[in-house]
Amino acid sequence: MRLWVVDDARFEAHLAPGVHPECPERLRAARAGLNTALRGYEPKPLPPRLADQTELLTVHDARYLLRLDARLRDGTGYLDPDTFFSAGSREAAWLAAGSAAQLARELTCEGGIGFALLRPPGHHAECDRSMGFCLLNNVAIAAHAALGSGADRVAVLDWDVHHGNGTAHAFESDRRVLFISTHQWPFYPGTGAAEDVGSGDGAGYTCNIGLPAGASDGDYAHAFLTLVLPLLRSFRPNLLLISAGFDAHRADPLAQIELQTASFGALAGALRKAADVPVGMVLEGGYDLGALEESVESAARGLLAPFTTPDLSHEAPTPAARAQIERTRRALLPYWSCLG
Ligand code: SP5
Ligand code: ZN
Repeated sequence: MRLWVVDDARFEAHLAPGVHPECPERLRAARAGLNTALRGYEPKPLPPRLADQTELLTVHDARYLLRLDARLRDGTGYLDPDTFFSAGSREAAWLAAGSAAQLARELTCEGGIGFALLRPPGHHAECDRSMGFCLLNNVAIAAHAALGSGADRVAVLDWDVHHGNGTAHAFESDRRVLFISTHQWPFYPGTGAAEDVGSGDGAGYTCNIGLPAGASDGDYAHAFLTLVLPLLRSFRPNLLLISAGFDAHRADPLAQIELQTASFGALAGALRKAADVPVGMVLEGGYDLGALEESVESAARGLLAPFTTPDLSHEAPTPAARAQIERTRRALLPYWSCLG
């Protein structure tokens, strides 16, 4: 099986003016975790490249790209209250989007599994603005690249603890892309309610699973078993992209979800078994360096060896999480007989 890895030292040159959780050490931690999981395998390194304008325009509008490009020449500062930039940010952001797109193209054309280690992250970036540490929406650009390379259907599973508002909006009315998100809710960025199921032609192709603070392994297992895995089996994507933040880990300083390290492996393994298609993991958040390293290792092992990976948790879901998951199921039931 082909095993792709895209990574670059230039992702470390995107720097905040001061202390910031979205720091270059994150990438080094993720890399260490991936390298541990990859021992004994022979990954194919995929050369990182800048996204081209055509790829960027599948998600972002031309005026935003011009404005961003101009602003990134200013040295160092903030694009919005959360999202910093530095001298290396233009290259890092364009490389992140291009690398995610290239990974999606390889997976679509050649198959296998792949990992994109990159920053800045992408899933909060909207068509016309930066947001939440994100400049360009890497995973949305990658999903479009897959569609442009022959995929008819792409699934994006976003397990970052924050709702991927940018990705959700990019595909809100597009039934070629099934967007599924698990996230703490209510929480930043505020979007991602269960009743948001997409609109127009895309109605039913957005699945928002908002979980209460304190939600844990058994709650995610229940969400996967009752919603995520049946939807993926019914949708039958040509490619699955995981918008892989690791900030739902219990040690993460930015959120209050309580996943243990091993759950990332169990979730990844379950996805791989359910989808049985090429899978690419694209890094999003994750702000405790130790947890990030361990969780990337766990998730990578889950993708690499799904049949020897620990199962989803057998813990019972809590009543509050179960109620939220049921809200999502009810919202999507009109569109999916598999949820009946
Ligand atoms: C990729 C990712 O995990 N991004 C997480 C962004 C979380 N940002 C939290 C921001 C909290 C509220 N900020 C208000 C800005 C000050 N007005
Ligand atoms: Zn996040």
